[in-house]
Amino acid sequence: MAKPPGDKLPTFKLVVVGDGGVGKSALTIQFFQRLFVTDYDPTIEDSYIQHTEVDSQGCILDVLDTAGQEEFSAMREQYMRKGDGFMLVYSVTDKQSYENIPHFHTQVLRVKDRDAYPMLLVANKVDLVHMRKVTEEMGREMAVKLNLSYIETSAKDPPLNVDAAFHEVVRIIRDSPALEGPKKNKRKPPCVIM
Ligand SMILES: Nc1nc2c(ncn2[C@@H]2O[C@H](COP(=O)(O)OP(=O)(O)OP(=O)(O)O)[C@@H](O)[C@H]2O)c(=O)[nH]1
Ligand SMILES: [Mg+2]
Repeated sequence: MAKPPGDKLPTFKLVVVGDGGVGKSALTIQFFQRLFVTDYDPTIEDSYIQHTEVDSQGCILDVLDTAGQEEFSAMREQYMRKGDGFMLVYSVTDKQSYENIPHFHTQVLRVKDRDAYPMLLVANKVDLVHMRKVTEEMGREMAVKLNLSYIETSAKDPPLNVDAAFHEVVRIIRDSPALEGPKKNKRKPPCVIM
């Protein structure tokens, strides 16, 4: 169906965060280019933009694939400010990457100055069954603790839940009341002169 001229599609800015090596780039490249990158080439910052459809609604997805390596962590606040929604990615083969998830969660909330923000917890590399150290139960526990949705993915061919993860973040943003206004309890108490 042809779109009416001047019809503007909503743009969603997604930011993919998580420790180095967990598969942020592999997931992003699998989503945008339909291929699995086997080499590990640490990212500084890459962005991808594509028209897509989520639940039959067209939109523009603007995805920022960020650096997980600690040496680039100074850039985090800046890119976090730009995101409408976040994928918090850990690898099920790397317990430390799972344990670091609350730091990314806290940092997003602090940068956004909100009590809640659209985020999805992504447990990646589930194809590596024999190297798995973080169970689904632990993943779900973390999701409940942080009040997030949870999804298990594999960027390796055949991909598992890669489109689903990106689409889910768009749904979370669309359904989120968090974008409506600043944190309510942030207002300063009235000044009392003693
Ligand atoms: N088996 C398997 N390997 C994966 C998967 N996702 C990523 N990898 C591999 O893990 C390594 C690291 O993946 P990257 O996507 O580069 O990791 P990253 O999170 O982008 O790392 P930084 O850019 O340093 O933050 C690469 O060798 C990938 O091929 C997966 O789902 N399954
Ligand atoms: Mg990367």
